[in-house]
Amino acid sequence: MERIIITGALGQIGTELTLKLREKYGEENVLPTDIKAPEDENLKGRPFEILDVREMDRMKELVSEFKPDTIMHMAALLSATAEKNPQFAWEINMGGLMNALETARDFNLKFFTPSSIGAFGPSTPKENTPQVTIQRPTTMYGVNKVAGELLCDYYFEKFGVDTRGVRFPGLVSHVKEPGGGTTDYAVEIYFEALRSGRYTSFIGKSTNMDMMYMDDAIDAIIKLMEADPGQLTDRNAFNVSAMSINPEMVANEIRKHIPDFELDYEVDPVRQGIAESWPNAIDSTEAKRQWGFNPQYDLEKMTEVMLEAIRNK
Ligand code: AKB
Repeated sequence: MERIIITGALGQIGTELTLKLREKYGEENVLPTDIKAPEDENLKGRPFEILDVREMDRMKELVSEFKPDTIMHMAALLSATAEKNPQFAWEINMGGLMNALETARDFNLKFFTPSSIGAFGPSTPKENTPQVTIQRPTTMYGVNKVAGELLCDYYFEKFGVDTRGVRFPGLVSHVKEPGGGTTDYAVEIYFEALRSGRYTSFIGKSTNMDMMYMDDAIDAIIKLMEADPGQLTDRNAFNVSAMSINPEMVANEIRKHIPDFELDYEVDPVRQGIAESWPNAIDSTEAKRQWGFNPQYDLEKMTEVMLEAIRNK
């Protein structure tokens, strides 16, 4: 990877990915794009292009001008938002992905796009979910992710596009709050712990989901993209996770720093239903074996850095 174009660069992952890639490959070698202009001071006044991922001609025009060797396609609606407007989610998530894959094929680009634990469903084994297993999700987001994984396999086999991906769990970050995800409670809880000393969770007390700290997620993307292609057997997406946690566990960890932190519950049936359809804990063995996935943050360390960073904002 030397020159990279990113779609959805203002999203939760895109924002930090852009900063990290600039640091690593140089500002002139990274072109972030999104449907709207950046407000973030770190992104303003630097190379940036407006791109609606539904417009393939514009995507190809930008690629033809910038001449990247890699495209990272991050633009997508998350699970809860997609469930509110499934038709629109199909248009953005699948339309955008097809355009990005076609662009990669035309310009011979390396390709990255994230899948998700949302690509699994109620009939998937819940514990130690294997890399290759039943994928019959019951959300539009999940349907998009499974179709996306299959498309990545197809473009690799049929057209030789160097497709790579991971099934991200919930990602926890203090830089940019997520929007419209089922796992968002795990970010909000830290901000509210410091803002008001209490949090009302929309996810039930003992509902476990996989999570990962954002630094580990960005490291995983870079490591996977830099891996020798011959090492990679799976071209759809790799299971990656650093911890399986529930709201009660996060609250207990926060109380080590803020002893009177209070947690109560107002469970949202839609997001709770989505969470219950997902695995409790996926198995990341293949990612570790094939390209050295090696997360550094567990719940304890993540809680320390989250609280410290939000306090210093
Ligand atoms: C969501 O909750 O929709 C995302 C995801 C796990 O893909 N964070």
